[in-house]
Amino acid sequence: MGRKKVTVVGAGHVGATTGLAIVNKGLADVVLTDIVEGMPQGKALDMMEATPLIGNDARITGTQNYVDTQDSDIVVITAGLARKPGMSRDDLLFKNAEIIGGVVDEIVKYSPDSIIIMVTNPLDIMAYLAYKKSGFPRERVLGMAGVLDSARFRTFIAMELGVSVDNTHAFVLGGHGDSMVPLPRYSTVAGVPITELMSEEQINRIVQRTRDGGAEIVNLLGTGSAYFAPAAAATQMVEAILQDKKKILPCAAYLEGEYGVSDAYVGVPVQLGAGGMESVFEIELTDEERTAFEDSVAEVKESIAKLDL
Ligand code: TXD
Repeated sequence: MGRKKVTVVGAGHVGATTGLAIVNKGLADVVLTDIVEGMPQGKALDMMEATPLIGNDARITGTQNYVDTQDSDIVVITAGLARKPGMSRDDLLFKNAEIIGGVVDEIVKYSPDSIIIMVTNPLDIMAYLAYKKSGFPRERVLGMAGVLDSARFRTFIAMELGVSVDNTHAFVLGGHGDSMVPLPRYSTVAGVPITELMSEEQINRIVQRTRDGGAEIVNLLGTGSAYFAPAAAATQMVEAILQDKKKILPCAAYLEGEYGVSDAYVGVPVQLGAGGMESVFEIELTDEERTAFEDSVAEVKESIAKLDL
């Protein structure tokens, strides 16, 4: 039967780092593809030459040709432009929509049974575009954002309380970016809600830092945006699917009435397994949380409307 196959489209910062993480964990053979001639080949060969040191036999190759991506189990899409300082996620919308449209056509042609994990921003909109363009069932088109946002939230909780990141759990809902809705009530340290462990001021500060997490890194880097944690987040989704873990992770998913939302991609907890999204995990929201969530959904829908699909 052989190893599973994961294609990563876009071999830039997030794409290459994701490819390496997948190989490091021995999850699958990886194909990196990019429009830049030679670049994915070069990065893949460099990573391949690390495999004797890493100690596993997963193969990683680079290509410009989608024929080489044929029959992938998962396709992670990171192709596109990254945000620059001062640039909003919406600025990226039209340029990246054009890129993603072309990429999705190739995926449908060569890997019609694959599961797509969208990473390119603006995330919820690009996931929606991929869903519509591919014609795949919603179970097989997901967006990565919540796993990253909740990892950031967890990092800040652990830093604030001086506890192991292992003991932290964080819950975020809604669109990726400024409208993200962290849920402190469901965010815990060793099972205890952080609302019992921190002052309101502390929680608000951490929530705000989480919301601004992407921008904080963009501003520090000067060029480009975060990629280590984003790649780790995409890899966790890949792992949950390939290992059929049935893991509940916050992902951008196409909703059909769940959480009172239809016809939009928005971040909610879903169960990931071999079939992709195996179910949407619904939880009760307080009025305040629901309002924040609905505001976030409205923002996503506004951007979706701009694409005129
Ligand atoms: O939480 C999240 N979802 C995100 C999203 C977290 C981090 C980064 N996020 C977004 O991912 C970011 O805003 C960008 O839209 C993507 C990729 O970010 P990255 O930092 O990896 O950008 P790079 O380094 O510029 O890499 C993009 C690559 C680059 O090598 C281009 O040559 C390539 O994409 N590219 C293409 N590859 C294949 N096919 C086409 N058409 C193409 N166009 C550009």
